[in-house]
Amino acid sequence: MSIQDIYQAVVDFDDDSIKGLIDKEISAGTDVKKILDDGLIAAMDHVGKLFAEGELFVPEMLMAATAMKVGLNVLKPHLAKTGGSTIGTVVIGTVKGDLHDIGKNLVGMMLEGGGFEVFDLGSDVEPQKFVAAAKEKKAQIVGLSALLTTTMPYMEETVSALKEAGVSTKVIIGGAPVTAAYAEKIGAAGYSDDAPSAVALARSLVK
Ligand code: B12
Repeated sequence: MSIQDIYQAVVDFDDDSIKGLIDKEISAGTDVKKILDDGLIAAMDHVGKLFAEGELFVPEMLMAATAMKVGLNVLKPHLAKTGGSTIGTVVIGTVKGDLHDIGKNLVGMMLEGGGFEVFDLGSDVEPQKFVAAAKEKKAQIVGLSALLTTTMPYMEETVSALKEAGVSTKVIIGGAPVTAAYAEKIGAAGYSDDAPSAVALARSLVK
């Protein structure tokens, strides 16, 4: 019984075993971040690599994603600390045309744990929907996620749409193909490549 079993369960699309395996690790006192990084995220990286090599196809990626999501939901109460007052409001979503939501969900969970109120618009979100939600919720921060090089341009469109609507919300962006240079290019306030640093980034922006 180890984190390796959790990794293997995702790689084997075994969503039935994930909950029990994670519960056992947590009871044994294993660091939650280690379960997340070395178990769940490492397994998704491996699945992505197999897909890129033509060893796995979309249905398998989807099954691995289902297992990952079950695991994330088990970890959620341990990632999100309860209590404390809200330090800011974040509207988050995956941009238009993009259905990848695991990383966005994880960032949302960690932001909640970090004291933010989070409104999750889901995936495949039109720029104007971000604008409307940012206005309605009076968000200090809008978080945009994109996992495809083909959907990254919608980040720029969303930044422009917010500016055109006169919404002064700060935009943070992330997702596997996204870089700090891209964030700078499109006029986003910041970029991060994982959930804990997304929380640090968001905190620095509401100070
Ligand atoms: C799971 C998966 C899928 C699942 C998604 C299920 C779901 N509900 O999310 C399904 C099967 C639907 C899918 C479909 C496709 N996928 Co896909 N997918 C993946 C895979 C294997 C894992 C992504 C993931 O969840 N990673 C785990 C999370 C935790 O990491 P993350 O998303 O990067 O998020 C972290 C950071 O990036 C950051 N972050 C993320 N968002 C945000 C937001 C903010 C604001 C901040 C600050 C930070 C931040 O923090 C997160 C936490 O650490 C990746 C491979 C990979 N290694 O990325 C391919 C991958 C992204 N997919 C790919 C492709 C090509 C596709 C398809 C086009 C395949 C096809 N032919 O149909 C479709 C596109 C569908 C669409 N329109 O979106 C390519 C993209 C290539 C490219 N450069 O564009 C990849 C890279 C695979 C590959 N190696 O080729 N996919």
